[in-house]
Amino acid sequence: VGVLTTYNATLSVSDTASQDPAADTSGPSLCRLVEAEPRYIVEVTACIPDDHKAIQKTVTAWCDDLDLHLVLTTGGTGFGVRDCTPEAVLPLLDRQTPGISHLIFAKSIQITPFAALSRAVSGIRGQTLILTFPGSPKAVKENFEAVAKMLPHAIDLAR
Ligand code: MTE
Ligand code: CU1
Repeated sequence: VGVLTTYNATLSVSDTASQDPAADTSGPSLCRLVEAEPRYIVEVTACIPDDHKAIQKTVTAWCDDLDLHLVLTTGGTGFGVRDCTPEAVLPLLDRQTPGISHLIFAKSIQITPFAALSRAVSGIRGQTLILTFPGSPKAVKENFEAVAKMLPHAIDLAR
């Protein structure tokens, strides 16, 4: 039995927050949630605009160069004209993980019907598990809690 230490990263995708980092509330709350669990260390964070290329560049670098165990994004999953996180992340995935997306939706929809407005995706690139969360501290907390129990096992399996 070993101690599992996982390294992860969080990425905030928001036009508003990228112009004023103090306006990024879901990024920092996601970091706090993740780091409240001893097995996780947040290695890197970033706050970027709702820009297809910027999202792909950051996520690709974190998976391919940093080889992180887990990449969590928050924001840009909704119906807004600028929301493009799912479209940016999807082509980067070697394999999708619909069960994880399902789990998040199933739990979230029990809390609020507004959960149906997230187009979140999840999957694996190389050995990195990528999950896209909506862009509010409330949604981030509910999404993380939905997956927290099985996440370490999922990360282990993807290695
Ligand atoms: N999921 C959970 N669990 N809790 C929430 O409060 N908010 C929803 C949804 N998913 C919510 C949620 C709302 S109101 C929106 S608009 C979408 O996520 C998309 O959010 P985003 O565009 O910030 O990514
Ligand atoms: Cu909303």
